[in-house]
Amino acid sequence: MEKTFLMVKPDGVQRNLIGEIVNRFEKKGFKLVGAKLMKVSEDLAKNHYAEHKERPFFGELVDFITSGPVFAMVWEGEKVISTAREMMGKTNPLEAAPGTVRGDFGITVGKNVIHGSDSPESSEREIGLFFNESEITTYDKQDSAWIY
Ligand code: RTP
Ligand code: MG
Repeated sequence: MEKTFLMVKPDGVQRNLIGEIVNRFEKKGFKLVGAKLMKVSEDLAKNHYAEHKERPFFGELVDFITSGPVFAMVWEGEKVISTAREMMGKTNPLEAAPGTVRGDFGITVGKNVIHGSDSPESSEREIGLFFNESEITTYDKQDSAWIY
């Protein structure tokens, strides 16, 4: 089953949005298979955002993501990668539709509350960066006859 890496960024943790965000993905019907509150090291931040290393905002991005705890998660379900991206909304919260996480809770592009993998390749890479295999759980849900 497809998996994705989602992370409540430091602004979301500071603003007490962990529960709200987990709630949205739980209610949608996806399955939480890994989660932890953690500080991101500078090395991990640079590795995670390596695709942006030539961009002018790279330094700010690394400073921000290492500035306080994040809530890292692995979610499972059919088409969870693209569906989670839809539920997050556009990168710039001012362009994100109401009903999306960024549309409902964000204003600035640098502090946009949530991260989500954008492809199967980045999902695999990011889950590997943030989680050991032993931290990812496999289990059945009693409601799997209706959702997952
Ligand atoms: P993310 O990786 O955090 O899920 O966000 P994304 O795919 O929607 O956006 P991406 O292009 O990967 O950019 C990564 C993060 O960099 C910050 N950013 N700042 N100042 C700027 O113009 C700018 N552009 C991007 C955002 O915080 C974005 O989430
Ligand atoms: Mg991205």
